[in-house]
Amino acid sequence: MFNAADFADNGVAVFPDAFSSDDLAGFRAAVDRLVDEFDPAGVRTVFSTDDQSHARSEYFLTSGDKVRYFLEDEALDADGELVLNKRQALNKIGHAMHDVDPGVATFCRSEGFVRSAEAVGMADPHLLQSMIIFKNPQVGGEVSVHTDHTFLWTEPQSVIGFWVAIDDATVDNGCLWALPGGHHIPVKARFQRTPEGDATKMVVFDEEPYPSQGWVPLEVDAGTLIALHGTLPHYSAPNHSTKPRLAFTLHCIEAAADYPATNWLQRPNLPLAGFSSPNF
Ligand SMILES: O=C(O)CCC(=O)C(=O)O
Repeated sequence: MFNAADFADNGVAVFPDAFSSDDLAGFRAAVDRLVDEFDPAGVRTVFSTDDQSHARSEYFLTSGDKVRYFLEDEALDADGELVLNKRQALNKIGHAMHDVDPGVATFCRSEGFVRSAEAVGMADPHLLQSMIIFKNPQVGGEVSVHTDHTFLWTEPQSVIGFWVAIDDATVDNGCLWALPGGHHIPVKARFQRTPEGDATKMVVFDEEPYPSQGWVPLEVDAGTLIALHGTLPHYSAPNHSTKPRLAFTLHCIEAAADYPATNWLQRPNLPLAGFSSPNF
């Protein structure tokens, strides 16, 4: 669909069969264990519908070097009780499983990531952020249009998103959509910490929306890796279908790039590592 050779032009490259069935089985086992370990009681107050914006913000801002669980909006009722089973309730798990969970860390060092990072021209990738994105049947919400550089800013720009379909991803169950070539459009916003460091703000440079034409659905089979340039606009629609759409993303930055202290994601006690130096 989009070749690595054309990554500079399109800002997206698709690598079918990037992972073996053993790689995927190992990853699924790690996800099952992480879901088993999840105690919803621990996050009920954070995600309850009462005004918990401070607790929610703190939970998010301190997740950069941890394993943290994030719920779908409709997972809790007005009394803060879980109304879905705990796996269905999960929107995502983030943001440092690639360093602190042995199963996910092993998956992140597999050939599929190493080869595709080389193929898109990364010189010395450091693993910054990982997310298990559930997009569960019927409840999985949308991920609105964004670029990864907006959230994982470096000077110069260097982040690349490596997105892996763990289930087949189709328009029906909420596959990724991208705007090929859209990475040439200057980035429109930067998400960062406020000067106090305990809250975030979106600094908008350009209010003009991205073009509405030219978007393509990236329908791919399980085991496919999609590499996304850091300034490539992309999104995914809600999963209204009855089919699961589990995915995993690993975001890497160049070791030589400057990583600002004002970025939302900070890892005060966990130095960044490359593919060859597991951090656990
Ligand atoms: O998996 C998705 O639905 C969206 C993921 C995404 O946009 C990202 O990881 O940057």
